[in-house]
Amino acid sequence: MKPASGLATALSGEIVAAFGRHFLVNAANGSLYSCVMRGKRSGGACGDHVEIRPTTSTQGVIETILPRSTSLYRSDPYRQKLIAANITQMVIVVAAIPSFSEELVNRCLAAAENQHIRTLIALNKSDLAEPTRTASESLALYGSLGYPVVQLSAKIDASVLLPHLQGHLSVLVGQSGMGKSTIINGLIPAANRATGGISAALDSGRHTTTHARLYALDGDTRLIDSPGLQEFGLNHICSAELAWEFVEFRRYLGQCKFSNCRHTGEPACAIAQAANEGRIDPRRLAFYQKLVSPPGTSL
Ligand SMILES: Nc1nc2c(ncn2[C@@H]2O[C@H](COP(=O)(O)OP(=O)(O)O)[C@@H](O)[C@H]2O)c(=O)[nH]1
Ligand SMILES: [Mg+2]
Ligand SMILES: [Zn+2]
Repeated sequence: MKPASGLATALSGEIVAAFGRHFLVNAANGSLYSCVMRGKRSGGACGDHVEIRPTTSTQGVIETILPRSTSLYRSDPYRQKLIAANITQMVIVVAAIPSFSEELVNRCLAAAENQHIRTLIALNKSDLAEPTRTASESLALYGSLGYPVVQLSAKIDASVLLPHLQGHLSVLVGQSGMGKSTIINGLIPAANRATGGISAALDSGRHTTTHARLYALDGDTRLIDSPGLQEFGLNHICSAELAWEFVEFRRYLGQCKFSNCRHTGEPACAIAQAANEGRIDPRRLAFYQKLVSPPGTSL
């Protein structure tokens, strides 16, 4: 029997770019298809494995999103946004200039822990030697928690990251202006990502990257460049889970006087005691407390 017209064979593929409601899918036949989602199905993200039905040689419809091994979300009080799917590693890109937010680093680490995603901190712009030295001192805390911190100058040589990226689907996250797109260009010259100037007056980066894009370094090493994150809401992680995402808290959880302790000033709190005794860094406890008790809420 002849198939009904328009019903081409389904193809499997991977989302390699997400522009709001439009997606670029790299299909198993080696072609790229510009796709929309079937019906009102809500969003996919870079890294999603999908099944598409081509409508022309360059266009198609995403019929199915296959189950994800990891889903990296950020949220605000009203909605969740999927940043990337199926990633195995998050690379948090920071730099001394413009200055980076240590709170944002802590939020990224918690989001990655929540999805069991490995994390690497890339301290970029090491050619700016003196400010980089100070930044590296404040990042030593994270190295001591087991998160590798790698210094590089993407402008000079981004390849020092390669051994850490091998075999992973990594997503680069961080504020605008830290050098994520410069890293991608350094590793994959053909990517030709637009990079932005930074505004000295505002001590911030310009928002040059407008959509996420996945690039292959080789068959099993891939990288996603994402738009700058100025905020990383974690409303999708409940407060009990949040304490678990602070890796050095784990061994003390369950030892507080109150089984529902939020570690925000309750009596006989094992986390507070560990901080007092120097076994938990007070900066980490302060970041955790800020996350569970955002400004405007009482403890
Ligand atoms: N000095 C220095 N500047 C860099 C380095 N990497 C990136 N930049 C600059 O930082 C600015 C922001 O870079 P970009 O890649 O657009 O950052 P993104 O917003 O994180 O993607 C650009 O002006 C880059 O040229 C570096 O290693 N050293
Ligand atoms: Mg960028
Ligand atoms: Zn406690």
